[in-house]
Amino acid sequence: MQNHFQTLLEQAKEEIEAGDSPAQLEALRVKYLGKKGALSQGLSQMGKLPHEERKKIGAVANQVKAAVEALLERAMQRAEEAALKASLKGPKLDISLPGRLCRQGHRHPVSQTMDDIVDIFVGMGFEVADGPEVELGWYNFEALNFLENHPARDMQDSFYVSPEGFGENAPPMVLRTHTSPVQIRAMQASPPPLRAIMPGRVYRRDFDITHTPMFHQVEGLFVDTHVSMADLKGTLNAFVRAFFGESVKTRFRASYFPFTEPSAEVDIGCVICQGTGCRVCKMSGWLEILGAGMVHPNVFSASGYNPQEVTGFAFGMGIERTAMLRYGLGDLRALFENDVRFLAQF
Ligand code: 2NM
Repeated sequence: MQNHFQTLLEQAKEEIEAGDSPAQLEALRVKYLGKKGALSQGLSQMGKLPHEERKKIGAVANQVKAAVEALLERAMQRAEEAALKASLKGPKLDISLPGRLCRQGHRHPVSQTMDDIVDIFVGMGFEVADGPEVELGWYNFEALNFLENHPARDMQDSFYVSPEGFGENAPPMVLRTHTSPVQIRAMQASPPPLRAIMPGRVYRRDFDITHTPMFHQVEGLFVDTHVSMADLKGTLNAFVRAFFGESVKTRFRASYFPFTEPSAEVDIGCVICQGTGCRVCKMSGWLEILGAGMVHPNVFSASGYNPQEVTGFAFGMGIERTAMLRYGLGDLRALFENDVRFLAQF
């Protein structure tokens, strides 16, 4: 029996020394030390031996087990080192290759255009104000001198929302169709003088290549004693030069808005064809970019300002349209499709 274990050790030693891969060595570990391995099998025979003999053989078996374990451990280390060395001989990693570039994001072209417009007016001393997008009908229409049956108030032109829980007496509410209601709120909140711009989202029922149901506006308001149309022209000319370039021409055309009197539309010399006539300016040489005018006395009265004491000018522009002209876009809807291949160009 003692000889059996000695032979087992010699046989294991021979095989372990010949084994040169971690997988081979693992198989040998199972063969000799596993639950059904050679050593366990030898030990199971020992039950038949007399007590004294069993103690002696047991000690030998333990020594053999420890010796096989030690042999396996050393061999395993050797095999792992060899495997590592072999893998280092293989194809090398070229750390001089440039890495993969991570594409950097940027602000949306509408946000860039809006921020640039806001910066120019802030530079002229205007403050920035904002207000709710879901607005009381009164702020969006009545306070701005829209008559009872003005077409803009039609369900076909504006998005109405009915506040829940107010029943029959719910005040009419609308997704604001312009940022002017913020100007009414600004006048209610602080006495004149006032110089502020209101950038933000507005909503109208319109959808074609030059209209989306949600778009952005920047409106501005300047109220003080003795503000005149000359202030309006000077301020808007300064804006146009700062935004489109020093050499860009402007022209003021008489127009109509319910909330201003007199009212004007501001055109700039076409930035695409320099005034010679093209598809974008419809051969006129001019592009309309702003609406403006002197604040109507009724608007002051609705806002708590005294039209006998103050005058003011106001203006408004659509950001998407301005971005379209700035970047030469053909279809305004592309701005809201969120196709990164399109947006990454700006
Ligand atoms: C425009 C054109 C002209 C405007 C007027 C007012 C207010 F509240 F002061 F009456 N806010 N915005 C205005 C005037 C807006 O957008 C095309």
